[in-house]
Amino acid sequence: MLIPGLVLPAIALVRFMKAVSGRRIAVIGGAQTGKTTLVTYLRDRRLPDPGTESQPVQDKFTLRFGKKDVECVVARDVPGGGGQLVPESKEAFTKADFVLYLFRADRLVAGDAESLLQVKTHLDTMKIWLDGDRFSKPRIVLVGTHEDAIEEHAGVRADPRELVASLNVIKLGRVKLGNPDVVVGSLDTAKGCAKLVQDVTEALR
Ligand SMILES: Nc1nc2c(ncn2[C@@H]2O[C@H](COP(=O)(O)OP(=O)(O)OP(=O)(O)O)[C@@H](O)[C@H]2O)c(=O)[nH]1
Ligand SMILES: [Mg+2]
Repeated sequence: MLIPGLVLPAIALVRFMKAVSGRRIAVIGGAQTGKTTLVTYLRDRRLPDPGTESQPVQDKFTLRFGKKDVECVVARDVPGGGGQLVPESKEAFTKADFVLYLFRADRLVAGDAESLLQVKTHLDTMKIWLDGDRFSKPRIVLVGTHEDAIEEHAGVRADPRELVASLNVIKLGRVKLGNPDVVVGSLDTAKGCAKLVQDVTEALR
């Protein structure tokens, strides 16, 4: 008998790994946006254990799919740097086939000025990198996390993806970056992670 709760995650991860097999992925984003949670889920098929840092996710690691490696690099912004990405982010970005840019969807939707500015700075920075003289451009996906923390407005829960995609910072950023897909989800449960991975995989096709 199939157990739906287990099948979705397994299928989502297999499809993701197929889509990125033999390629390089960069996971980039501001502090506390869910980078470690997402890559732990991709690597271990589970959420990080709260408190136990026995096997912390390295900034660079390799996933195996079949006989092919998938190289992952995780990069964040400069602590206290007002949204400046660390130099390693540029290296990760320019070497990647796929870039997952993580941001707090809930904070953007709530109109948090600091988050809006930070995301604008990040998207502008990636635009500058894209314009640099490189041969191949990575495929970018804008990944909004913390969907579960998006507040209802006047008792109405709008489609989170549409809500995020309608924000000026995202609209303008997408124009600059060649219209990358936007995915919005939650990484607070394994089910949420599986759904997000599924949506990201769709976006990579
Ligand atoms: N409710 C909720 N919590 C989330 C979500 N994504 C991540 N978290 C939590 O947010 C916190 C930060 O997540 P991390 O994965 O550590 O974020 P990070 O980007 O690696 O953070 P830094 O490495 O410190 O920059 C953790 O407590 C996660 O459990 C989400 O979608 N919803
Ligand atoms: Mg982290």
